[in-house]
Amino acid sequence: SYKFWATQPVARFDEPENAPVADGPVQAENPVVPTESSAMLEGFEWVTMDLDDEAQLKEVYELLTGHYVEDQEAMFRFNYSASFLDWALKSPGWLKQWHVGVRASKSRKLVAFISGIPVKLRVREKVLNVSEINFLCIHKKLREKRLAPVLIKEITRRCNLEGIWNAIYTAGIVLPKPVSTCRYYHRSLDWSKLYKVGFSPLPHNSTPARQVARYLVPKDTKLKGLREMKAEDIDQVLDLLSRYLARFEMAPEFDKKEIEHWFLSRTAADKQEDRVVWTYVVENDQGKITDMFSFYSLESSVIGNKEFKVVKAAYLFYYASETALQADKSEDEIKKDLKVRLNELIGDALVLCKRVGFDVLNALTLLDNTLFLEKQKFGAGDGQLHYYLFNWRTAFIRGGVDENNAI
Ligand code: YNC
Ligand code: MG
Repeated sequence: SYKFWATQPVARFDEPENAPVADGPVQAENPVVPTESSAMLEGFEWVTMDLDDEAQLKEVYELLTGHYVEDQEAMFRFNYSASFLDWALKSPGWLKQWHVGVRASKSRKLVAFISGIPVKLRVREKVLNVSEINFLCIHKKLREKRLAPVLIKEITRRCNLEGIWNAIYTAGIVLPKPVSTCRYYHRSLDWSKLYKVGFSPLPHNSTPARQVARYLVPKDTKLKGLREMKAEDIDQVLDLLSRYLARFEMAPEFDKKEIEHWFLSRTAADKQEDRVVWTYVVENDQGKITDMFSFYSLESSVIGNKEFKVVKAAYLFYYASETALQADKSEDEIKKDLKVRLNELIGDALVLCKRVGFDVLNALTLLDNTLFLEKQKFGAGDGQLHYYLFNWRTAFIRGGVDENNAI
């Protein structure tokens, strides 16, 4: 039915799947942008959150901790840390007015949130200035009151006021209409814990001891020249990652400031438990960076478990390798070499994740991930992640286990 989404400038399910699609906006003319927010539910009001204020950052953190995304069986709920939110919502060019809250007028309690950050996104040949919409969350007591469309229209209005008419967002649920779809994969690092919290099953033909042995990782990394990224590497990482991402049909176009923001950890040495992102590079004897990979920390709360409060998950973030970028080689040769190289890189990433204390490394079926997922013992999860574009039509970006796709 999609009563709300049918009114929005998004692709529809009844559009022919295989007809050639000209890339461009769904809504040709930009309407007049209202200068005022629309009416809020009686007893509630719009607020702009100031995330430079630690107390307000903590309020967003607490709303999400109690009410954000859960799995289908309600066993786990994302527990984005305050330091993660500070990182994810204050990227270069961030605007305070794109951090939208709803408060109860009397108690001042924060009951809903939606956010955007500015992103330069390439979709095939076109480069768009979009907002990346994330952290849409409504308090459980205010669900199913059609408040989500009101929040979405308000963030749209605030984007339009800045001259932004397109957005990218992801969701686990199906909406009109995915531009691409990925599956989640999980690589156990502490199988026993994952089993005890109900995340990992015991295959009927296996034993706990065999499962533990299967997921052991070496104590040390193998790659020569592997080290943590530092500030001096920004230019080289920007160059390498930009060339690598140019191979895909949809990807962000980063600048120097964004490379610094997304990849260099700002966490002080004595606050490592709040650390969000880790980035490693491989430097050769000539001082050239040939490869890089990164992962970030995002815990999930275990709902109603006495022994364990959280699962400590690392998520594979961006990576790049010169192996993918050899102009003198055919696509097939590149694939073959890249498969070897990515297995070396991700093999070492597992060692580093284990060392930090993560219970699991998660990855999606995007970039060149399908070249290493199986070999590195990632297992397919039951979650999918759908990618959406607001007010932009383009043919579906295919992905999956033997094709490349987006982001
Ligand atoms: C969702 N996740 O279909 P129809 S992802 C978009 N994204 O509309 P109500 C969603 N739309 O079907 P509730 C959505 N979930 O009638 C539901 N909807 O057309 C649609 N969960 O609204 C739904 N966070 O208020 C329906 O539903 C309408 O009270 C129903 O609220 C929904 O951040 C929600 O999963 C998700 O907090 C807020 O369940 C609530 O159930 C909740 O009656 C837990 O809403 C947390 C959760 C979502 C995570 C995310 C990306 C959001 C993208 C939003 C779309 C952005 C468009 C671009 C705008 C900028 C444009 C520019 C320029
Ligand atoms: Mg509602």
